Amino acid sequence: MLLTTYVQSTMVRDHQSYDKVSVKKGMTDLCGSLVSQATCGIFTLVILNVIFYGIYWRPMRNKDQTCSMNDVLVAATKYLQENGEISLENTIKEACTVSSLDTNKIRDLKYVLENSIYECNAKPLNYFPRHLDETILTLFTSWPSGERDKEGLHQNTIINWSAFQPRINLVLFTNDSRDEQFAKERGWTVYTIVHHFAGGAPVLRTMFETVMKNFNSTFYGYANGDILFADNMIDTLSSIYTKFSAKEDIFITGRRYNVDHVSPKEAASLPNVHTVAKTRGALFEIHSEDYFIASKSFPWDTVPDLVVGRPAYDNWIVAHARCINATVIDTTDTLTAVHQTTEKGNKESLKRATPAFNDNLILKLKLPRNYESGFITCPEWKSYETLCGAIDFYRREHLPDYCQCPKSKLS
Ligand SMILES: *[C@@H]1O[C@H](CO)[C@@H](O)[C@H](O)[C@H]1NC(C)=O
Ligand SMILES: *[C@@H]1O[C@H](CO)[C@@H](O)[C@H](O)[C@H]1NC(C)=O
Ligand SMILES: *[C@@H]1O[C@H](CO)[C@@H](O)[C@H](O)[C@H]1NC(C)=O
Ligand SMILES: CC(=O)N[C@H]1CO[C@H](CO)[C@@H](O)[C@@H]1O
Repeated sequence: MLLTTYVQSTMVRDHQSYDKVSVKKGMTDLCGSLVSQATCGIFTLVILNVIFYGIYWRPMRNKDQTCSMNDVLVAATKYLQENGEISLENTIKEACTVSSLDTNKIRDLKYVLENSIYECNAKPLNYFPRHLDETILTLFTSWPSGERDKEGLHQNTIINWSAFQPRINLVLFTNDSRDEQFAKERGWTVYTIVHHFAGGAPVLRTMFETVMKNFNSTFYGYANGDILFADNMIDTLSSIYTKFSAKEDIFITGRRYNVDHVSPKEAASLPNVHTVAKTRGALFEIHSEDYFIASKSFPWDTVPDLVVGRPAYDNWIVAHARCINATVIDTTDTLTAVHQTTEKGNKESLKRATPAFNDNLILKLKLPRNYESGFITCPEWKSYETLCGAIDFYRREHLPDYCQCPKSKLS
């Protein structure tokens, strides 16, 4: 979370326009991959059809032929809902007042649609290596001791992350004996916070080093203690493992959904967590990241003593990963992270002791303070869900200017 708030409003505006660029770019990339050719074909054809019927025919409205964009969308939706029972030609004729249709265009649309359905059936979702020998992730967290008002929330987290066992190892860093006992009873490993600054806040790098020494897994990750995950976390990580060589330095991060007062029922199952994010949640600011997952080879020795729970470490670490040429992936769209928002709101890290600790440390060490290049709009890779429901990745070709890495960087 960045200290300066004025950046926020301007960046959000930038982000919106850039996201359109990346979506377009994503479609181009989509066409490149074999799996998605049919998907891409459908998109292109639907869009072409929409443009054709919607715009080309609009001038003829006064004559006997009318078909608005909405009519075409209604017709296409109905056709898909009816699963082909009514012919596409008739569906369109029903929704629009048209006397003749280009049968070649209708044939093309049917063709790509059938191809796409065939593709989805031929490549079922279980291409994910759910049977990986190794545990896919060691996930750890920490929260300040003595925040008794948040005890229920943290217990929610402990219980709900436990549902990922044994695919994921769970670790809590705490000096609080009540939290320790609660977590241990649910299969977690607990370590004391030995390396800390700013009134007890643990150093991120040291926690990574501790879990990497004690566990074998494909990935290692930290997430804030008020974040709940859905089961698409495993799918996303498995897909990343399949797509990117395990030897690459991989760094995964994303935005969270803020959900006010998550009820026990909403937290009760992993699919519920996904549903609550999509129905009641709002995506948080682009300069706030809540989880950081890295491959084994990530060079943590290049990271200073930044602490969690205080502003600036999140953006700095993402910027750093990008600028040392790690493969950085924004998984916001396929790895659902729900923030359980309480009365304290969404900016707690500003209210704790020594909020400027990280920024001061970076200043003191004369490291680049390029926080903007760690915004969630900057990672070169972004995950998305294909029409078949699989998870794939595209490369963002056009990044906002603020994403640029400084010329001289620590090495
Ligand atoms: C936690 O306990 C250890 C001793 O077991 C101590 O060295 C460390 O400073 C404590 N951490 C915090 C955050 O108080
Ligand atoms: C991790 O795996 C390696 C090789 O398989 C093994 O030598 C090492 O002891 C394991 N470490 C832990 C903490 O289990
Ligand atoms: C990262 O890659 C860019 C472009 O290939 C290169 O110019 C830069 O020196 C690399 N940076 C590091 C730290 O390796
Ligand atoms: C899957 C899982 O363990 N869900 C739990 C999430 O937290 C609530 C509230 O503590 C529990 O009731 C669920 O069982």
